[in-house]
Amino acid sequence: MNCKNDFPILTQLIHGKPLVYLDSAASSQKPKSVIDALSHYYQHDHANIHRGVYELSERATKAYEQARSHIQHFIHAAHAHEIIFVRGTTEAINLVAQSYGRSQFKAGDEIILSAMEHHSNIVPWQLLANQCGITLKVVPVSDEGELDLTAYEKLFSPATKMVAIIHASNVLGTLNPIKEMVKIAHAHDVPFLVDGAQAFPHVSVDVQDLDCDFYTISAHKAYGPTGIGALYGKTAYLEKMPPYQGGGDMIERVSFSETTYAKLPHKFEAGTPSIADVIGFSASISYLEKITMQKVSAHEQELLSYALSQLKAIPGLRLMGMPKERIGVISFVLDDIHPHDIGTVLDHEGIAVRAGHHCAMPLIERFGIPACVRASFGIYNSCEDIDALVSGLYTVKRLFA
Ligand code: 7TS
Repeated sequence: MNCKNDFPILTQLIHGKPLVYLDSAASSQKPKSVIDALSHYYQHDHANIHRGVYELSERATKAYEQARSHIQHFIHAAHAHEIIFVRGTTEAINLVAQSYGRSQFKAGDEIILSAMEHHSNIVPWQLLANQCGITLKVVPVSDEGELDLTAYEKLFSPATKMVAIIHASNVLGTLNPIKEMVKIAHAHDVPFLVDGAQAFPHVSVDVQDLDCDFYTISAHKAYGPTGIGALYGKTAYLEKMPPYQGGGDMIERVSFSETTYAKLPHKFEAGTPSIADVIGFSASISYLEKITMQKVSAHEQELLSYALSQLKAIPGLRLMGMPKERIGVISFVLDDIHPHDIGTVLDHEGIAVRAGHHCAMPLIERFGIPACVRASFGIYNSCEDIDALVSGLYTVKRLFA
């Protein structure tokens, strides 16, 4: 696949070297079609939505609601109203914790998370735990970087009220067996939330096939704009959840004695939304559809196996985990060189990687290290980018020998 030219930002030099962008797990770059969609909207179609009777407002409203249906079809949701626009995965999980959790959970209830969660799928539940006295149970991770499903099953008790698990790890790349895990949760009558921030850009997602009750998406990791994402929720759950925020657009009738709320999905979209970014989000999905998710996954699997074979051959390089099913995310340590030093040297070679704890401190601790380096791939990467990374790592070794 050769789509690098679709991404204007990637043609520049960094410190005099061609940019090699290997930090797509933090945020992906944007194709010209997405940048153009944002610009076109502001130049031709902008007005506030759901309120004007005039042409521009009707146009903006139509584009906004069409984007909702587009995302619905892309993830195979049953209804457009099951797609709630939010700022991203972080806001989606906070919404579920504060709306569903706060209204449904009581002291002594338990929820199940895993040891490979991003902080976004830990802290909202901890805030809730402090508010209503629930307890968090944690599925352990093996040395290979996989979830222990036997331990998972044993964590269920009559007090279990929710499972919230990452679809693909942002550190290990592990693609978790979500469908199987959902089945187990449902056998205990427990709803299941999937943190889809990392899986969504890499694999085809079918929420009805997974049968999950909530699924969260961040558009900026999938070639779309920042500050926009989606929460998918099954109608039955969304219906019984109270609003998360109050304000304009989410009401039916307001008086000082009583306010009634708008129907789904508007009940959860208070205030003027990120209209342009929703339209850009839809443009990023059109871009992925044109390539097809099948080709996206196949390209990344090719890069992954090439990268693993090249990285394993570097003396002193230790990979974090070796999961069987994974996306194009690889974390490692090299000799005893500090990951930040590795990242800085690579930057001077024009290579962008992330170094640190990757907002997954409990997982990094589980592997007994303070930090690591992460290379993550997008559709614009090629085997030459991996070669540049490997050559950069040999430069690091020479400098720190
Ligand atoms: N969940 C996972 C699995 C993530 O990887 C991230 C972001 C989030 C949630 C939060 O997404 P947001 O769009 O709401 O910020 N992960 C990373 C990362 O790995 N490096 O930078 C951000």
